[in-house]
Amino acid sequence: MTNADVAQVFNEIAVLLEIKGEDAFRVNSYRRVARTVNDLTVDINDVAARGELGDLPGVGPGSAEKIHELLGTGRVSLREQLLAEVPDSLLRLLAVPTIGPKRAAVLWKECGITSMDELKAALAAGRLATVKGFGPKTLIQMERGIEFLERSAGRTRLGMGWKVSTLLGGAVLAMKGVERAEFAGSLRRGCETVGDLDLLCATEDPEQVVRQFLKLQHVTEVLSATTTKGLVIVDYEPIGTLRVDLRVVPAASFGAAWLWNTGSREHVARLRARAAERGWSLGETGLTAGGRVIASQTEEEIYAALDLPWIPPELREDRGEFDVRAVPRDLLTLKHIRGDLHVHTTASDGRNTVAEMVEAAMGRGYEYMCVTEHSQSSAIAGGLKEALLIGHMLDVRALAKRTEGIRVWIGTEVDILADGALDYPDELLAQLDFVIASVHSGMGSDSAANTRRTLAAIRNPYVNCIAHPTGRLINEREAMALDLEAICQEAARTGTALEINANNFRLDLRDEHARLARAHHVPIVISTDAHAVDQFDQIQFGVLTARRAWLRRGDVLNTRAAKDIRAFVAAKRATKG
Ligand code: DGT
Ligand code: CA
Ligand code: CA
Ligand code: ZN
Repeated sequence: MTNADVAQVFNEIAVLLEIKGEDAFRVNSYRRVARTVNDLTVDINDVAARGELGDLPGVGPGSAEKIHELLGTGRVSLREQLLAEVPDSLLRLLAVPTIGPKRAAVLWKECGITSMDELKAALAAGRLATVKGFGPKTLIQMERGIEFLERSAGRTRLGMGWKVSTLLGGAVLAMKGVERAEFAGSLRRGCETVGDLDLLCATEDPEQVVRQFLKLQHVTEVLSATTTKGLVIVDYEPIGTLRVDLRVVPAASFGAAWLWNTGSREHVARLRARAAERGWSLGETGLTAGGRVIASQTEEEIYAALDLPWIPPELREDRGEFDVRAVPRDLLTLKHIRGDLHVHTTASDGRNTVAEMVEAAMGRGYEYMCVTEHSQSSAIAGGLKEALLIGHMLDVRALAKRTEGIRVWIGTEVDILADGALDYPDELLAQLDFVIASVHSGMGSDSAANTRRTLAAIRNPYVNCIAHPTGRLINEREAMALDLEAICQEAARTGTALEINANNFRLDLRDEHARLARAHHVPIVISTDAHAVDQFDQIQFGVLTARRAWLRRGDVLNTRAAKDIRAFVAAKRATKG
């Protein structure tokens, strides 16, 4: 049972209790446990085996006992009891916009509806029109919500959300009367996936702006609209389809609306508590004292009134960001990145030549770039046999010599084989400038075996970085089971970097893992793994992830000068023997 499995069971218990009408305190305590377990960077099974579940934040003796029960037997009796009372098909209805636990309870208890099919039939027959709390608008939204759900299951990768937001933001800024447009929500916080896009507009004439917005070319459906809000579906073929939540506000309270709609809910709840301590109240329109506005125009003013510095959105997760002294002052930014150390070309499975990739890297102002093709075992990815790598090395070095303005290095992305051995001999690796190693096959479910394999690679004196350490693909493949604690310790001890693979399908290490690495003083490399010139842009998602992990400039190896990277490689090689 993985951490994610355990978290899901606890979330489910929370929802079931809520449907039953249990009190919010009890419901939230299970949500809290789910979140804690989900964010863990160690295997929950190990924590349980050591008898340390009770040390986890929000996990009391009762929850610890339930986790033990779950890990030991695969089930929790409380959940079984709840499912004996509440039909589990009801849980699926919660994915429909407008249906929360409360409405789900009404559907079930008052209408006898427990499944999506029954709900659809009831909607089609108009049977819900007389139910209290289900107005005509809600019913229309519900119907459209179901259609949308059936077309696009689940959450959208940050990269896709980013592309759509850029296009949509441009169109909105071009509309008449719009003074300012910004995105809020999970997108602004740099979360790895987004549920919907939250768009905020400042204008003196909200009605007119909403009207223009609903008519934008890419808006394919209007789920709901008022004079200041619009909830729509946009379709940017071939990028994809997304729900967009528009709010139109006056410029005078833009900061308050931006803060509120950026969230996270937990972060804003803390701010509201801080306001309450001062006898004030914080809402969507401003920070107020008995109706008098204290601050509303900018986020900075609101934070300042609450005796806080402005907190970057990526940190707004209630993960300690209110401890002003703990928040790094030199948080990493995109500008700090000085080169890319993980790049593929047509020599293996890339789409552009070395020269084209070098030109693109120079265009970004990079000081160095390392070419890292796949190794021989990755045959499908065009991995190079030893002789071919040697030829490629000579080619790249010749090109490097001819090239001014950027250092071009030759490395490899060498496969870590099943037994932890590397796919090239040390004598060959020793000739390269920078070596990254990664697992591409045989990612089993055995955490101990996976960990042993990675640790062996870390201990090789020629391996400088472990690429995409957990191998996950967002929305497609789970992270492999791994003892990250052990991996971080060994990486720090041996002077080996761990990668934040910036590709928006990977983001691996993810935020919480990178935060663990930082705690262990592991050097981090943020790389794009670019297979084409347009993929260097992905670096921004790696930087967002690093910021969510609170990484400082100094934590990231490729913010340093070329000579420092060489010194980093040399230092590990010097430990050999
Ligand atoms: P998502 O869309 O699931 O990726 O996550 P968010 O964080 O973008 O959540 P979303 O779109 O539901 O709402 C955007 C932000 O607006 C959220 O982070 C906090 C705020 N917000 C929305 N609804 C509520 C609410 O009912 N109460 C409070 N306190 N804040 C809310
Ligand atoms: Ca959102
Ligand atoms: Ca939203
Ligand atoms: Zn790669």
